[in-house]
Amino acid sequence: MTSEPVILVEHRAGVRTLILNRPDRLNAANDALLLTLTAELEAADADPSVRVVVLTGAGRGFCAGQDLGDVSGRDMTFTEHLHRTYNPLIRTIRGLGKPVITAVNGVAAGAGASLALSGDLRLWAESALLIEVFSNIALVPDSGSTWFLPRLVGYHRAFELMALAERVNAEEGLRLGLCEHVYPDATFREEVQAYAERLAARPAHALKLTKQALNAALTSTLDEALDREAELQQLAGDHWEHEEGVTAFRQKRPPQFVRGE
Ligand code: T3D
Repeated sequence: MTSEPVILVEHRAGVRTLILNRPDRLNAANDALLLTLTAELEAADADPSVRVVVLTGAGRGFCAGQDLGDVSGRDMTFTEHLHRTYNPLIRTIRGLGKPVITAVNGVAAGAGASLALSGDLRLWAESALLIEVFSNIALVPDSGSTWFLPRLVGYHRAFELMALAERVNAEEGLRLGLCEHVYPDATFREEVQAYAERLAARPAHALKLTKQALNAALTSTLDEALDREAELQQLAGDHWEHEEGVTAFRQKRPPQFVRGE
């Protein structure tokens, strides 16, 4: 008997799309899904033909968080489970040397909400919903929600969203800065692909360094950020992308940052 893969992989025009594929459970995460997703992200990082990664969900949900059917009788503590599954996944996304877009096609709840917030860019469909649902089952927000959310909305709004498990729809998500853009459900996949291809045409090496600098700056002083910028700027300036950008500017043509790599 063949079972459906928990992660579907598509690749077009430098964009690797990883699709959580347990639609009858709103893509609630079991261990197979979490470990496969992390492995696919690592593979995308190592593959030079991948310039941008998109994470999205099959069916009407993005990810309903931990599969609650898998918790009882589990031979692992919560701490061990988080260290083995969710934490490596979130660390891999934040540390990936390529932009990750979380394309939130529907409900993102619990660790699914954390996953939705973990992208470098967050695109939502009109029917997207974000719910810090943890308190409904008397758990603490995990998988990075306590780090991402207060940085986006401040401590008090974050606490309210977590304590009351309020539903944030796309209009409110955009207003709160939980996503960059909202697209109609009917054209969501096409809009996400077009956006990702626009990003894929940008200078990949410079964006990798930019992501590195921004992530480090979130937890460092201005002095440290200035020193880091000076170091990373040298790496950027020594790269062919920089020469191409300057040459294209002088020649009054668009820069060509995609080469056979
Ligand atoms: O290490 C650790 O384990 C700790 C880590 C914790 C991380 C977490 O993520 S804790 C939070 C876990 N998630 C939840 O508590 C969410 C539970 N789900 C819901 O609250 C609702 O399903 C939603 C608000 C997400 C969506 O509601 P709705 O009305 O649109 O859909 P539904 O009818 O509730 O769900 C559709 C189906 O998906 C349904 O199955 P059925 O009845 O058609 O056979 C439902 O049981 C299933 N489903 C939804 N979420 C989960 C799930 N099945 C297993 N686990 C889920 N999380």
